[in-house]
Amino acid sequence: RSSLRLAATQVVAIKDPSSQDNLKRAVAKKAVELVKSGMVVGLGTGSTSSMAIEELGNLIKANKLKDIVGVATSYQSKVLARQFGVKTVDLNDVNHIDIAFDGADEVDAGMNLIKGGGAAHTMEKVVDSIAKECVILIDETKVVKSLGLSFPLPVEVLPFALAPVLRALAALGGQPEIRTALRKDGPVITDLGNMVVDVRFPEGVTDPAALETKINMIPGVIENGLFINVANKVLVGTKDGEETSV
Ligand code: ABF
Repeated sequence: RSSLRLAATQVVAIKDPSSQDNLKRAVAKKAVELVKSGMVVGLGTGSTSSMAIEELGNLIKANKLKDIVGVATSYQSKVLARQFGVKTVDLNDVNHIDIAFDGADEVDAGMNLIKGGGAAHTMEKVVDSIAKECVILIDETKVVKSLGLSFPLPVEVLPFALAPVLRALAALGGQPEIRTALRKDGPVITDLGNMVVDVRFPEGVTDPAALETKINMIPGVIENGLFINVANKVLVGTKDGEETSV
């Protein structure tokens, strides 16, 4: 692991010498301590965000938090919010988001992210970008020296434009692959009715900001999973509780 470190102010290392799931749970519990009564909370997608929604619901049930409304980033997070007793409203019914919790697939030292493993990155990027504070919840396995070396970049694509988008992504040096559903009878379809293409960059993503723009300029691309200058804080569950070095 290289000596590159996430800057101290960005990382809250959480000591929990146990399983990855417990690291996620420890991070989720830490995260909801940041919520104050009356806040509008962005609810991310993925297993770590799901735990944060559950912990938020626990605080509401215990009357430790009042007047909380959530803005979901996927049908999955909306269903989980209802299950755990967190009231949700439509993004168009609020004029701000105080804090958003979300997961990530990769985080680099500049707090740039690759997201989209959960096929929800389009609505996630909207909510996370609007939030006054976007808090990313990960375990230490997600911290990387540079983005894209091990996790392919998800891109949400209009089915109508799939073929030309695949060609354009290849022209950018990517190796695109259509994401198929686990049940193998067809492509993954997002909550918004589009397809997801996972793009490998064998050399990694050298200039994430430039690549994010280039990909989103391709006609037919809805959104890609590079989140640049979106995260404000990263909570990292680490086995030894030390700050994470990548
Ligand atoms: C979601 O959280 C996705 O963008 C990302 O892929 C996923 C990470 O999920 P987990 O917390 O389950 O590792 O927001």
